Amino acid sequence: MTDTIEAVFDTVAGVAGDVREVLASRRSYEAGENPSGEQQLAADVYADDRLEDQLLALDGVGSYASEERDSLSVDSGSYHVACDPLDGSSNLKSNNGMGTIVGIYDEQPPAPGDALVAAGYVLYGPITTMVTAVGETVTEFLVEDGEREVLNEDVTVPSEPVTYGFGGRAPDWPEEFAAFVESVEDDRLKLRYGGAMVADVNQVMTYGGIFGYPMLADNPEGKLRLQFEGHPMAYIVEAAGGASSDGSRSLLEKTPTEIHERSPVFVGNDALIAALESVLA
Ligand code: AFP
Repeated sequence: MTDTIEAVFDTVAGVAGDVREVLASRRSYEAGENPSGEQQLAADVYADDRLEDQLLALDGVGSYASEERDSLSVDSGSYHVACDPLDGSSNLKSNNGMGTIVGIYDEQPPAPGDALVAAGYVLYGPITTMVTAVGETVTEFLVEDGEREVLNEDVTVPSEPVTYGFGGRAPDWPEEFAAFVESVEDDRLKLRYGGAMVADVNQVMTYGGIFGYPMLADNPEGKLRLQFEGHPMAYIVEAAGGASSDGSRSLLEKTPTEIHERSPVFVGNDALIAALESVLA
């Protein structure tokens, strides 16, 4: 298992090196839409194609699922990879942070959160970094020329929370959730929201706090996809000593019925997640 997990992370780091280089030249939109009805960028398609080709070529990888394609690509192998190839791609136009998210499951998607054996994300910021979680070990790497070099071992969510960031339009938030946000502000947390989940969750991993994309008036499941975004990021934050929730229970306790299913997503310090659940319950 360890060999396959490390091979998947090495492959994602290798592709990340190429993605970083082509971002500047692929800012235009493709004609198509992804299965969630969002317009695709040329860079989304490039990252997705490269990840599919290279991950499925690995011996232990039995399927590849991605936010950018309708159905799974299947091969033989015991591990199954679900990716958001370019998270926050609308930030490409405004030259802000973006990422790649990867979840490694021992069941073929749609798979429950407890089938995750590892997860990771790449952050395309001023430098390219990668955070991986395997069991309870969370490690941060610098990615240069497609190679990973350890920056921090045993990463944990800082115990004193500093930042918060929530997606969606505030007028569309449920009343109880809006009241929770006010209480977070009263606790003197600082707003940090950039529109790319990877970058926003990395604020929480770095400074402590809470990130979420809540249920909305016209969309009770919110925006984020459970299999490609919610599960992997919940696995990483929980492994780093934090917590995750859909508003009432850990995201890792949830099983999607189809791979593109959405869910409200909250991750952060466990006390903040517990406080959130107590007002939403
Ligand atoms: P894009 O990949 O379409 O830019 O969406 C990014 C994302 O899925 C996630 O990374 C963000 O947290 C969230 O959507 C931002 O959504 P809003 O633009 O509604 O704030």
